Amino acid sequence: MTPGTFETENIFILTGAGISAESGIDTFRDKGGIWERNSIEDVATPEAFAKDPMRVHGFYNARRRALGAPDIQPNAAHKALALLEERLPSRVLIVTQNIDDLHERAGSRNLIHMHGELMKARCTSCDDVKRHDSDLTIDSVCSHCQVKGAMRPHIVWFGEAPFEHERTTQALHDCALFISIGTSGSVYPAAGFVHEVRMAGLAHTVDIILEPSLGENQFTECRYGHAGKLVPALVEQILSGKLNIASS
Ligand code: BV8
Repeated sequence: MTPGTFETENIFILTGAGISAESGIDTFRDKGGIWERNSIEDVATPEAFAKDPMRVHGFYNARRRALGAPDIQPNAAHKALALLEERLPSRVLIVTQNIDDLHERAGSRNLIHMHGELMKARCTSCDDVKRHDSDLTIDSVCSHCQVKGAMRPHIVWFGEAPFEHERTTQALHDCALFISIGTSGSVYPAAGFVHEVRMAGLAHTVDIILEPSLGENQFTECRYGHAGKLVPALVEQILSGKLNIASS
């Protein structure tokens, strides 16, 4: 493989909450993060929703309202990834753990939301999924089947299967470059992706993170700092053929 060129190679990009931090969206496990102020068992499991649906709706309604605020915009990292996809069409896949819509709003299209989307709601009666940017309640009515009280956030809770697992697994085995951005490597199966790529033995793996994370020793290279600065620099290196990759 010619060092640094990816015109004919696939690039798999995994993103986590850290890529949206500079846009003003809280991460989960940093100081003051979401899981410091809320218990997963109370707001992010199917059992929590069955026990107290209005508490869970309240948790996601507050985050949906915050995401809809005018000052929450894609940052330089989101925009750099959209540029990479534009320059290397059909070569770049982003699999995000994030439920915000900042990748789409930056222009990314080849995108999998493995943990779902905050701006979508699903009917548990007819399974219809639609864009939904206002509050959900236990009285919300499905616009498809008209059933009242069956709406839930279109989000993957702990204990639920992530979306598009087969397509994601296939892409992991087909990539020559695996880039992880802004994830602590705490949640599976996403935390196991870099291991899967290494077992396939074909890819150069890069971790972009504020400080050393759980899986740092599994990567070919780790770049510590802010995604808003490091991601545009990495994209520039890839597009100019200057990314030095380990020989496979
Ligand atoms: C499943 C939606 C079975 C909700 C979320 C082993 C194997 C398989 C499963 C498990 C396993 N062990 C345990 C499990 C179960 C569980 C799990 O992993 N539990 C954990 C707690 C141990 N997993 C599941 O239940 C998953 N389902 O496994 O089903 C299956 C598997 C395969 C196939 C079929 C069936 C489902 C998990 C999904 C749960 N839903 N989100 C919501 O958002 O409310 S997970 C939640 O954590 C968020 O999605 C979040 O994105 C995700 C991961 O967190 P990160 O994104 O990494 O965020 P974090 O704050 O932790 O880290 C941010 C990092 O960025 C930090 O390092 C920070 O320093 C850095 N940073 C900050 N600022 C910047 C920055 N970096 C760069 N620049 C900056 N400016």
